[in-house]
Amino acid sequence: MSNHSTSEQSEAYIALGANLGDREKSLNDALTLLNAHADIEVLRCSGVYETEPVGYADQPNFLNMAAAVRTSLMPEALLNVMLEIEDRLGRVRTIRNGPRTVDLDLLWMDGKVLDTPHLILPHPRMQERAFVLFPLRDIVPQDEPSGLLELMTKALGKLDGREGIKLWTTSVWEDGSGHSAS
Ligand code: PH2
Ligand code: MG
Ligand code: MG
Repeated sequence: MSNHSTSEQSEAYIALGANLGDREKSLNDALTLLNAHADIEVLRCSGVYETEPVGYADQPNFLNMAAAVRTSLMPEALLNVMLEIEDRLGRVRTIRNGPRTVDLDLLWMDGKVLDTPHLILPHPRMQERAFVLFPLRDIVPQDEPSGLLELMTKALGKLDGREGIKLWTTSVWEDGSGHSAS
């Protein structure tokens, strides 16, 4: 265990997106690297959705998905691991909201509320983003204890529908099957 971790375990939800290069491989590699970290275990993965770009429109369609992880890391330490993985998978930051090989966004961590220069929790834009909420719906259990189900259900009720979002494949991460019972 590193010095950025505690003996306490949290459950965190991460949104993944990719719209450059081999999008499925980037998502798969990101999940593999997350799970390879000593203090992170990938618990559940959503289906993969192909989504039209939101915000900056002149870019390729995304593949988006969400994952639930168990971690002993503090929120900002988890975020740093996620940013390192983005860099390792070749992300180059040019246009804000523009194309990227892979984007990992920390959405929710046991209902923690945080507002620092590096990290805001819950993620401030998750409730407006169908490309986040649809994948999330696949993996948030009915008995989620920290209020995510309520927030997500309310946000989904305010969306116009699933325009611009279609299921691409049900799973992209081969290693995912062995973890559900552990
Ligand atoms: N990410 C953005 C901006 N726009 N659109 C889609 N469909 N999917 C994304 O992941 C996405 C986006 C900024 O991170
Ligand atoms: Mg993002
Ligand atoms: Mg991001």
